[in-house]
Amino acid sequence: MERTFAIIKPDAVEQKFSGKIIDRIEQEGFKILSMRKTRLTRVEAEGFYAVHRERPFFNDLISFMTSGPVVLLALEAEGAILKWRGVMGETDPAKAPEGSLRKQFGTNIERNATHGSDAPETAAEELGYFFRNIDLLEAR
Ligand code: 3AN
Repeated sequence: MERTFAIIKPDAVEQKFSGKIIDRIEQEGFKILSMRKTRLTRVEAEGFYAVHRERPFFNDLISFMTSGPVVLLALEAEGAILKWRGVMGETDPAKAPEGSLRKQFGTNIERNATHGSDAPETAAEELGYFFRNIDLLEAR
């Protein structure tokens, strides 16, 4: 079993798509190990996206990610990382396939509805950043 970290981003929460996205997560066979609705502080968002600090879109990305509440999820499934990225589709909703979450609920490359870890190392790091071990124990 593998774990990944997901975020339902402020654009999707604001448009009341959280329930639909959580339903899709369950229908796809992921186990939700932990889940929390919160609003990221600037410091939390900057730490989370630290690898993008030098990118031209960094400031906009931080403003967007702190603009309203998000839903943080710890997910588990066979091959969870790639599986979740498949369900989301490409970063740019215009390039995401029909039926993917970003195609269905995203607006543009910034307001793209969901986040997912891209590799085992980042998944472990991102899960640890937002969930303490104690939060993950509950679902077992
Ligand atoms: P992904 O989330 O699909 O792994 P990354 O890691 O390349 O994509 O980008 C991190 C986040 O930064 C994306 N979720 C997206 O919202 C934002 N982003 C990436 N590229 C751009 C861009 N060219 N303009 C604005 N935002 C971007």
